[in-house]
Amino acid sequence: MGYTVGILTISDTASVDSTKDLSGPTLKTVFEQASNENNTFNIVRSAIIPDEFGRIQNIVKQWSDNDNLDIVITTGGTGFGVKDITPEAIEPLLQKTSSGITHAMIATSLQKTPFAALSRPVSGVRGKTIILTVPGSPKGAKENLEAVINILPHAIDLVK
Ligand code: MTE
Ligand code: CU1
Repeated sequence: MGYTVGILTISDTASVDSTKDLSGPTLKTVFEQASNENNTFNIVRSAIIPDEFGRIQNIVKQWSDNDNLDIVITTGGTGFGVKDITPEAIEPLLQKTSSGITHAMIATSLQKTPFAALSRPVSGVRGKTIILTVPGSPKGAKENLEAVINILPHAIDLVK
């Protein structure tokens, strides 16, 4: 099966200079490396936006409601900084929350670093789209996606 993926980088810095976006390309690589003849993840949307509540919501709504992507993953803005508002913007958009996916990301991440406790990820379902939020560092983004990527095809089959 082929699955459509949108990668949304949320970062004030990267939004003015796209060469500063390292985590978006890192996530793309993780999806490509996880693809095989049975499951192929196709990156069909990507964007870089600043940490702005309304812009985050608009893109995620567009990619799920209009474009019907299978997966929308955001990177950045999950921490404790004043500007970190990704979970607050995404959570109201989720029609079902997925505490299991969120738990899996945190549990796996805590085995790598205690600083994983400083990420506040949310995840869930909107329409037929699975939505995930991962940290902004390339390392954090990669480790969180890798924690759940193998269960995503089955999750997508269930919401279809
Ligand atoms: N999770 C994993 N797996 N690996 C990491 O290196 N970094 C943490 C955390 N989660 C990290 C991680 C750190 S240091 C922070 S501050 C938070 O993610 C929040 O990151 P964000 O504000 O860039 O989203
Ligand atoms: Cu940190």
